[in-house]
Amino acid sequence: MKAKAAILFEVGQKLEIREVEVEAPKFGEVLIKMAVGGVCHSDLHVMTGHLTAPVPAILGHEGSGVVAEVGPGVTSLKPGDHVIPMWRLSCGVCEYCSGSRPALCASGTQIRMTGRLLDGTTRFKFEGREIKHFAGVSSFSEYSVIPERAVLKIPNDFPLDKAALLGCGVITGVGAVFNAARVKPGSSVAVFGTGGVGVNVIQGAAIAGAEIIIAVDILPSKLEFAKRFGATHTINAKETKPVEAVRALTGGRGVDYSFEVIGLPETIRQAYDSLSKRGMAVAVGVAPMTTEVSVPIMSLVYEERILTGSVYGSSRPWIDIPMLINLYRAGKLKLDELLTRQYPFAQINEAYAALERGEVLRSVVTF
Ligand code: PAD
Ligand code: ZN
Repeated sequence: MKAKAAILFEVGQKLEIREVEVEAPKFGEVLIKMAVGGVCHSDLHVMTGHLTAPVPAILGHEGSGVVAEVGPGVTSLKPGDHVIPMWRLSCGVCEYCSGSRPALCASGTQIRMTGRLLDGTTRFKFEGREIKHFAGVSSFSEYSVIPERAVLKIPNDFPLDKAALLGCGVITGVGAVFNAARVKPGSSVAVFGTGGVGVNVIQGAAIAGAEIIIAVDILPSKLEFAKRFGATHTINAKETKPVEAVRALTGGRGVDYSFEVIGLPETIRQAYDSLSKRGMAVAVGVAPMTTEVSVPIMSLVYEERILTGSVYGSSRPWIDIPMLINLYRAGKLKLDELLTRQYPFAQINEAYAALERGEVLRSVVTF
């Protein structure tokens, strides 16, 4: 079948909307009619080359849609089911899947690094040429073929625009708090970068019962959003030295947990430097792939500080996404406030330009 899709032909270029050929789902695969695609900074990192991915590819890793067709052997889904694609495929049986870290499963890495599905081929073609999948999702296409194990069924009465946000921004941010850091009630937290993912770290920390939640950003508009998501204090890192400001707000002690949600070595270091003894810094932002960060060994050893990372919210999506849906329905998880703008699919480059300018918190494109 034919479908309109946003293709990145080469790094440094804009996305081009073209009509692609989408093959029918093969064994264990599902054809999804996309309803909504989420505009996350990780796709922008691919466009600029900070994050490498095989091209030409159809980008988009956050989204929601409806099952249009199932391939042979598919048992858990049927046409008409509302679903969220998961951008990390997991096999379900390896040591990482069994150990509550399915995002570390090798099958997801294989799809991400090759841009092809598990049988080593793609389901997209443009003018006879192979087009790659991005993270096994490619939500910037009217139709996409995704492995069954990377498709999560959600209640059919849950709004699809809000659902899309759960698939990356929300699960990544809230998951980093619940699963990676395991933030304790009464603790102190600093969040560096309060964009679409960072505000979800903030609301996750608020739900977890953190007492002090310090938002650090360089845009006053983002700091205003941060307050709405539960930040108790804000620091504009353009006006104040952020590490000193975090220490001042915690009586010189530093915070129990810090999160870096930008993707810069300098701010990862700032997150580490803001910690108290035994504090934990979690790097969520994706820095250019070859960059490194260094930390003083003295504080690492004599203060028992921890520096770690979190991919895909260190989540178990089958448990965490239903939990997030319940939290939203209970009025505890803010999704309406997160979805600040919607664009028609044709304006996808404008949506990314607005993200780059810092104008939106989270936007989506609708098909
Ligand atoms: P975003 O553009 O919405 O937010 C980034 C925020 O950082 C903005 O509010 C900026 O103003 C702010 N910022 C930029 N520079 C600085 C600075 N020097 N000091 C303080 N604040 C600053 O992006 P996003 O929220 O969609 O994504 C954030 C990062 O998270 C990005 O690197 C993305 O690739 C990464 C990500 N990681 C995962 C994962 O699994 N680890 C998943 C999804 C996204
Ligand atoms: Zn993302």
